[in-house]
Amino acid sequence: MSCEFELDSAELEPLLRPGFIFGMATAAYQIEGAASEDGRSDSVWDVFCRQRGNIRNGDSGDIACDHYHRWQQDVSLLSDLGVDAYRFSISWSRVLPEDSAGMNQKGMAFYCRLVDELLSAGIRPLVTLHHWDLPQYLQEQGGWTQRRTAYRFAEFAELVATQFAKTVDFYTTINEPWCVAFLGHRLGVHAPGIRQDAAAFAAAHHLLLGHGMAVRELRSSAPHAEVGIVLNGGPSHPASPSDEDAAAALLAESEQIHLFTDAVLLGEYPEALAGKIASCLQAGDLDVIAERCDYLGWNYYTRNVVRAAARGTFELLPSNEFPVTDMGWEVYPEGLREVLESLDRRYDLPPLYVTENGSAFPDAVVRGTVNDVDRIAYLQSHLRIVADLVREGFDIRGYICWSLMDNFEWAEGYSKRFGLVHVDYETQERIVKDSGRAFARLMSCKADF
Ligand code: GCO
Repeated sequence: MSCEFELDSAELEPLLRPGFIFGMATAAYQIEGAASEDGRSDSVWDVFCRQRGNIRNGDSGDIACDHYHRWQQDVSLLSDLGVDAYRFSISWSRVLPEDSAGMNQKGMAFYCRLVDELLSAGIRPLVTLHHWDLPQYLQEQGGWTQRRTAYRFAEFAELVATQFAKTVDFYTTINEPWCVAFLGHRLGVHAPGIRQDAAAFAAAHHLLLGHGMAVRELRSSAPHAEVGIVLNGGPSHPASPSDEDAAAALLAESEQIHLFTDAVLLGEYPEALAGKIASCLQAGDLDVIAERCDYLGWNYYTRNVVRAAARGTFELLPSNEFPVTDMGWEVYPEGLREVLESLDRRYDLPPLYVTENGSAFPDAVVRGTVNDVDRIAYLQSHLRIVADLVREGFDIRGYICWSLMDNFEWAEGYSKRFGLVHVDYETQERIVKDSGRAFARLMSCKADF
């Protein structure tokens, strides 16, 4: 069953056993559009996109994939593809568009319709509460650099969990807090565009605190739901055999991974970084952050190659020792194994889900089809690693591909296409790529095993 348009199901057999979940993911700001419809207010991303020079081609999520209007069609697409689950996020500023005001009924109604439609199609909704689109009114009060934002996030979590008490049984509190903290507050390449080291560490702590507080809210408002967090990262490899680069790689890994995993899984911060959090840390915070999770979601795309830089810092180098995707990211499936094995050595891990994995390539539509063989190869090689890990005894319960469809790729705008489904942004036509068909065929093999 292996030709270039197919994923080799024999090799992936451990993933075809009953109970393993296959899905596809999106995020609210990346697909919804309808940015000021039905009472939605600005998120930090709306504001960031309006500032010149932040986003390639001056793109924004104003229209995106127009999913806010096309959700029914998108659910049918998911259903035709045969996914078990759909991972999406809820826009906080659609549901709570004003500071200290009540729920926006119209905004919430959109998600209720979406969840109901998914359930009637037999698709399990995997709900992410925060995929980076903080309401702008909270940013104006300091956003994630402020403790109060964590409290506000817990209130939002409670509101959502109460609304979906009977319909949603899987929540992610926060998606990739590293990106929000470091891309958003140190490097300033993501919203809110701050460039300050102290702000990045303050944001990291308050995101984690918000996570822990939200877990507690979800436990009481949605006691039957699986609750967890989604973290990200690949292994950090030193750029040279020098001691300096080895130390730099360790530092990169502690910042990108251990800052978050130590806090959530051990209730402590890595020693080398604890000092940077100290001014925000209050008694009991780490107990809240380490509130038990039912699962850990991991997003994996590539590895980092790290070089020592001035004053004990590090820099990530572009590397093309392996073929690269359209993002310039190396295709390095072994990194998924390396990162999960190193987590397994360091912690007593809860069950795992691969909550994102995927690749951007410059796809071409030719006579109504997209023959994206590179993406099929990427999927096969990463799925093979997941299958091997399951064979070796890793408790990995699902694989969610990024992404259902091409969408707004943050600072890269619409220039990078990650979808299994192609989107024509002029007409909003969706075309299932060959990778989407291959993934669908793989999922349909489930029944045979
Ligand atoms: C992520 C992101 C996605 C990105 C994807 C590709 O969580 O990193 O969830 O929003 O689009 O990772 O960069």
